Amino acid sequence: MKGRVMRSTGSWYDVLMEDGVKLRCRIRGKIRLEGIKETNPVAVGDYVDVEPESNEGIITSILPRTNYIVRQSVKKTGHAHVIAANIDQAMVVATMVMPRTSAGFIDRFLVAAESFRIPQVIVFNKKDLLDNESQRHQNNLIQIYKPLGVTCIVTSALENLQPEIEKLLHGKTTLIAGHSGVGKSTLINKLSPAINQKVSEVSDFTKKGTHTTTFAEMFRLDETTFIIDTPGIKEFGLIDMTPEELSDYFPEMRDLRLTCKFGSRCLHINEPKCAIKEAVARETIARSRYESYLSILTGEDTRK
Ligand SMILES: Nc1nc2c(ncn2[C@@H]2O[C@H](COP(=O)(O)OP(=O)(O)O)[C@@H](O)[C@H]2O)c(=O)[nH]1
Ligand SMILES: [Mg+2]
Ligand SMILES: [Zn+2]
Repeated sequence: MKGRVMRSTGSWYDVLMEDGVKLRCRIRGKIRLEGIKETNPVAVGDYVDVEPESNEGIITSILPRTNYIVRQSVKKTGHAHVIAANIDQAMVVATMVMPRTSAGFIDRFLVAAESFRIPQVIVFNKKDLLDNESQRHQNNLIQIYKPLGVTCIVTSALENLQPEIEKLLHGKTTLIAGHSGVGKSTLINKLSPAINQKVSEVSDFTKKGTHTTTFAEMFRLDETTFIIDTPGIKEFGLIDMTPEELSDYFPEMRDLRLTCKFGSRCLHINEPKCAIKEAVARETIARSRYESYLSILTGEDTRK
C-alpha cells in the first residue's frame, strides 16, 4: 500500500494512506537514498510503500523524490536533515514589525528554494501593523522580489482570508516557513480551522530561550492540497554547492555572471571587471541582495 508521510518524530511516522486512513508507521531496517548524507531517511512529504501490520505499518521503501529541502544537521556536520520532500512551492511568511524579518533571512530561504528549483512565494503578513516607515520598507522589498519571479502577497492573517492565497495553494504541496511569531499558525488556521494550530501570545515569541525543537508537519486542506508547517526551523541548508555556483541561485545574477571577466569562476568579491559588482554600483542589482550573496558565500552574517 502507498501513502504519504504527514509527520515524523524520528522513530515514528504518521502516514496518510491512499484510502484516507492515517497509519502510525515505523521503518524496517535501513532505507538508504543515493546522493545525500542525511540524518533522517524518511521525511515529511515522502511517498512511501507501507506494509500494514495489525493497526500499525512498516515503511518498506521511499518512492523517488521530485525534490527536497534540507537544513544542516546540528548533530553531525556534513550531514543534512531533510525537512520536507516533494514540494511544489515554498512560502515564507515575513513581517516588517513584530517581529521584523530581515532581508537576509528572506534571501537565504529563496536561495535554498531556488537551488532545489522550487517556486517561491513571500507572504507579507500583519499589514495592519505597518507604519509609514515599515510600509516603505515593505514596498522596497516587493520591488526587489517581484521582478525576480517571486510571488508577493500582502495580508493580515487576522482578517478574512484572501481568496488569492487559497487559489495559490490549491492542488499543490506548499512548504511554509518564517520566524516564530510572524503568523504562520494563524494563517494555517484560517485556511482550515480543523487544523487548529496553537497560536502563540504576542508576548511569547519575543522572549529568548523558549526554544522547543519541533518537527515539520504536513496538513491536508483537500484531496490535492497540502501545506507543510516548519515551526522552529531557522535556516535552510545549502548543501553540495560550490562557491562558484551560488550566484546561479540569484536569478538577477544568473545570466549576468557569465559576462564577468573571469566568467563562471568569478566569485564577485573583488575580481576585476566583475559584471555583478558593476550592476550593484548601477543599482540594477539591489545592494541588500548582494549583501545576502556575500553573507551566504562567506558563511558570515555581516549584517545584524
Ligand atoms: N496584528 C496582527 N497580529 C497577527 C497577525 N497574524 C498573526 N498575528 C498575531 O501574531 C502572534 C503570533 O502568531 P502565530 O500564528 O502564533 O505565529 P507563528 O509563530 O508564525 O505560528 C499571535 O498573537 C497572532 O494573533 C496579523 O496579521 N496582524
Ligand atoms: Mg506557529
Ligand atoms: Zn563577477
